[in-house]
Amino acid sequence: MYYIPICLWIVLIMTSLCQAQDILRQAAAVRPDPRQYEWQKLEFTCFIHFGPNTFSGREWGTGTEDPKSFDPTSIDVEQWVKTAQSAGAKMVVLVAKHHDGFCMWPSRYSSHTVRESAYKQGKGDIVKELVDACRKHGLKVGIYLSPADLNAIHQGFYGKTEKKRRVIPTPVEGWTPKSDLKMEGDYDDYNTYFMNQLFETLTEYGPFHQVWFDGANPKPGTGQEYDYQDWYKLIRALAPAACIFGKGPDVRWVGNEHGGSRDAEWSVIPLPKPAENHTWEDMTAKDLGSRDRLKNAKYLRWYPAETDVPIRHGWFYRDDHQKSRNVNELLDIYYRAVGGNSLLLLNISPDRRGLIPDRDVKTMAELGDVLRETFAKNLADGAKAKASATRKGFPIAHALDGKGDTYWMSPEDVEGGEVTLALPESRTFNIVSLQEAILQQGQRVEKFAVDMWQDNGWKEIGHGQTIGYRKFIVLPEPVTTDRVRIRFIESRFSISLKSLGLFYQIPRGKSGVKVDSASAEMKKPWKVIDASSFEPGFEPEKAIDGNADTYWHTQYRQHKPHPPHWIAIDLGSHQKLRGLTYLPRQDEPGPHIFKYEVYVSDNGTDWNEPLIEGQFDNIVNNPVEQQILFEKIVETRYVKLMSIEPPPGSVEASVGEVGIIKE
Ligand code: FUL
Repeated sequence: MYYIPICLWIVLIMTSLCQAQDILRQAAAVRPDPRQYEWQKLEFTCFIHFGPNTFSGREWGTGTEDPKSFDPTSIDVEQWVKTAQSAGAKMVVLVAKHHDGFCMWPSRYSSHTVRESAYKQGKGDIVKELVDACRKHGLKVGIYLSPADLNAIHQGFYGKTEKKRRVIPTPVEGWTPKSDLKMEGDYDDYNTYFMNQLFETLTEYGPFHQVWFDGANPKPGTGQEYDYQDWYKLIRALAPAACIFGKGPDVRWVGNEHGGSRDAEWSVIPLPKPAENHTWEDMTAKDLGSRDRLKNAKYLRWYPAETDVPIRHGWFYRDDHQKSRNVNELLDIYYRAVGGNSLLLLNISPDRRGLIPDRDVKTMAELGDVLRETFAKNLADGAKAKASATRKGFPIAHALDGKGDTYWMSPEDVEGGEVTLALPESRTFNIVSLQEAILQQGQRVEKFAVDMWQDNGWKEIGHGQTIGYRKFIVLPEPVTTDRVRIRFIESRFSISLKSLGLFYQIPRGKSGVKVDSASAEMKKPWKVIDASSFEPGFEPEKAIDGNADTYWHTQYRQHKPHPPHWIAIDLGSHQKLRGLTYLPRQDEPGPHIFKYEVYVSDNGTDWNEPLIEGQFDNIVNNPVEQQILFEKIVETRYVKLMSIEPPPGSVEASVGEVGIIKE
């Protein structure tokens, strides 16, 4: 047996510790570039999903829709912009081409556009109208172009096609581009098409401040590759201020579509390759940037999170029965996203008139009112601040001066520290806001706690992990005190603090409607009469207990590998039904129902043919309550929901709640 002498062990351990320290030091030095910082400062932006799906009621189109179906009757694009602005959004990102390939501008490179639609007899141009309205109202604009394109598949130029030497833009008779830029390369048909459209939109309608590349693809497996590096070059040349989202180098997807940021949301991320050659994938892991993740890092990148979430239960307007999030839910999302070191991109959906539905207009305005009222006054103003130790030139007063470019710093190489505020009098607050000086000093805080002075002692009222651009600690109840302390417990070397705020949001009752007691009441007489299988602890009754936190799960795969899975329910009496609802389990991503069938019966034995079948298009990314609307009102007592096919990668099924939509 070969023994390593103890001194060699010590050398090895010391070397790896030094390496870990070195990486940490490098991580603390990574900072946003000015483009990323300008984007982050927007804090709150709005998304707009509008298109053929609005008229078909689908979340993902097919690409074969008749363009004439796009026919808004009383569109008012300014109303969208005003709605976004009323909530406090600083930029609007328009879906100019969703997965169905329909172009919201009369693209010179496509025949599947607004020009072929019924809108303004083909004379409309939603991208132009929106861009003009945003500029008029002082909002920045971003553009979403889906890389996945079902219409291009349908037309036969998406998939593996031959690469040829080409120059972008492809000349179009009668059109003089506004830019002289020419990009030459070996491109296949779809990349040529896509880059032509990038060129066209960026030059005709820019400047844009974001270009959004969705990772979702309703039809994977075609072999189509995207020449991302060339797309980025084109964007950098034509839209230098634009941050590239998602499948791109500037901003990452937070990893879910329900508004949740991580407890530790790091903007400094390890990469296996230099950023210039990296293929950007969606990053959904829980831990992206902890010390543990960094220890073997080869390259580091500032790669901050953006949280996209729709106000409705779905990205597109479907109908008036579609649920919308209320102000409390949106506030909760706002605090978690903006106050979780990410940017919030909240989607609003124009309806078939071409207007944001009244209900959502009202919610957005109310959201804006609450936020304006809450953040109008920093209750830390006038406080005397003290820090445990300070670096020369960076006094603690800088954290309270309300200026964007000054900040406090602890002495060089001193980890952690404390900041204490003595308020002029006892004040009541329920939100603590902290910001690091990321532009100058990067992201360093790893663990902190907030205390208040009460009954002659310090009492912890909140704690957190990362801060970064901004952290909100939202207290469950307002507190009243005249002294507050922030303890920085762990950090990557010394810390910076750009701002410290105390705010009071007038309490509005419990946020988020998770347990719907009204529906639990309604479901009391219901019984499950049959279910394909279940895993002990996840009985089918949990799908009708009115509690969104419990769920039915079919037997784990080793016992019962294949769908279909079903649950049959006795509603206790005959009911006139317009449809069913399906709430996916809320704690984990699946296994959800993707393709479904619904059956009804008068005796619970004879089910006949399915009443309706369909699929929950975007269920994996956005597992909110789904609605299945029947073609006509059906009077029945027994209903059966069947999972015919799960989303790729799963074989089981789970159901948070099944509900009914009455006549
Ligand atoms: C997704 C898409 O599939 C949705 O339809 C939506 O556009 C959302 C923003 O990204 O994953």
